[in-house]
Amino acid sequence: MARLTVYDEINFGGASLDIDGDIPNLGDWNNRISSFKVNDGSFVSFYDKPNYETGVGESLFGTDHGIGGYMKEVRDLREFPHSLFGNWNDEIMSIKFR
Ligand SMILES: [Ca+2]
Repeated sequence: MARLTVYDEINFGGASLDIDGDIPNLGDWNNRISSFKVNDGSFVSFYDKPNYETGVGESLFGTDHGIGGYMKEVRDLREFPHSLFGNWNDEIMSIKFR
């Protein structure tokens, strides 16, 4: 089983992509991820720009940003704001394991 599985739609729906390591540029999957599951307990950081960068004024999102700590999955990235007016749905462009 892959370390991380990401999904095009919320609720782990639509196309999925299995990920086993850092990805500096998601390519065809840029700005598509709407939900994810971490399968091995890894801490994972998600970035809204390629090469593990974030836009000005925007915060990093990760598996340790849940209320009360670690999240092994997120069913709907719309629930996580990443700037004044946006959220993390369809915003991820690079992924790093820690
Ligand atoms: Ca999507």
